[in-house]
Amino acid sequence: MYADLVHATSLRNGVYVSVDNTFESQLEQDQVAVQDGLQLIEFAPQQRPLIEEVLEGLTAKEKSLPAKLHYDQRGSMLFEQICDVDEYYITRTELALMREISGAIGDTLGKGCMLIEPGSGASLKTDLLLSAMPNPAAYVPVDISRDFLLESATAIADRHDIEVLPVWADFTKGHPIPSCEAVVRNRAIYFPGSTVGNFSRSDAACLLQNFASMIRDDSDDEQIGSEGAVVVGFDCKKDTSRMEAAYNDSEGVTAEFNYNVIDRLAQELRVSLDREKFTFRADWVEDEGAIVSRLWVDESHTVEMAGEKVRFEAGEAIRMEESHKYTPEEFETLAQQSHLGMERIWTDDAGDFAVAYLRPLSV
Ligand code: AVJ
Repeated sequence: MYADLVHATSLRNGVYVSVDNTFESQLEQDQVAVQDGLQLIEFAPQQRPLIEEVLEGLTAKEKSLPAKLHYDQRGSMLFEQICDVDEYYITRTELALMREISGAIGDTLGKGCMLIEPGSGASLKTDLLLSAMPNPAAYVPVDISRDFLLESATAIADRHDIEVLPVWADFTKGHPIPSCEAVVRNRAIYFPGSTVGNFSRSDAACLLQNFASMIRDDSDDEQIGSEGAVVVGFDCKKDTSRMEAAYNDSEGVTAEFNYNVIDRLAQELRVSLDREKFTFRADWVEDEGAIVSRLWVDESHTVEMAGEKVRFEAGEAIRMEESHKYTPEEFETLAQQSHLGMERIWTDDAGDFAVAYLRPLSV
């Protein structure tokens, strides 16, 4: 299994996770900008043109679109709405859990910890954790959206007396880790929100292995990594009906979140994709251990995109997103494949959501 992970894996949505050569990149002078009083590391990924990614997904045997396409401005707003939907238990359960356990996590991380957050949003959970950490060294939010990154970095800098060092990067592709003024005793990665659920199991293992190397390796400072940790929030397997309800909410917010991808492609690519020709449904797929969100084609039709004719057959579907769920035991196995040991795990009373505290295993 380990042998599988050292080889780079290609994600379904075209994002690439590789294990070697990542996270060791040298920082060049011109990659540092000063924005709103913050030092911003610009490690902007070479984004593939949207049309290429879309055509690749829609001309494949099983049609799919990259899950990240959900998060344009309207989509990000809709996601925030999803977090408040009755059936979507994830966000409120994790937040309540973090209110209980952030003290324990902070104590375990100890003093002088640099907290790195891949795919950071404007997160209340991060606020809780930072407040609970004794003398943290720095906070390093990493995000692909430059505006969103700066906004949330500024908000954290306003509320906490801590060095905030944002990195504009695609966290799945590797990026430099900034140095800070304070002495760093260890690094910790915070990966909340069940973001890990959006990755297939093998890609998740690969990603965790990258995280492990980020906190372990540092040739300049022997100390870093000795106490380092990866703190991950993931959604637990539960009754199928509850998991399915969370993604098929009665208000239709999640459906709208998916139709919005069609609208956005129609607009940005100037193609005649029409949301009326699709029906949204999310299903639990036992083999994958995941909720799979799909748009089903209601009537056969053809859409011309960049000179190519894309055929949609009635009854076929576009795979929009996967939300993987784990039992605590399954997650521990996943972590071990990435050379991380599960030192502690917390769940809410119902066992709906879990936060795992992972430490590098000696190899
Ligand atoms: C942000 C990936 C955790 O999969 O539950 C919510 C995204 N999609 N409703 C999830 C999502 C539809 C969410 N994650």
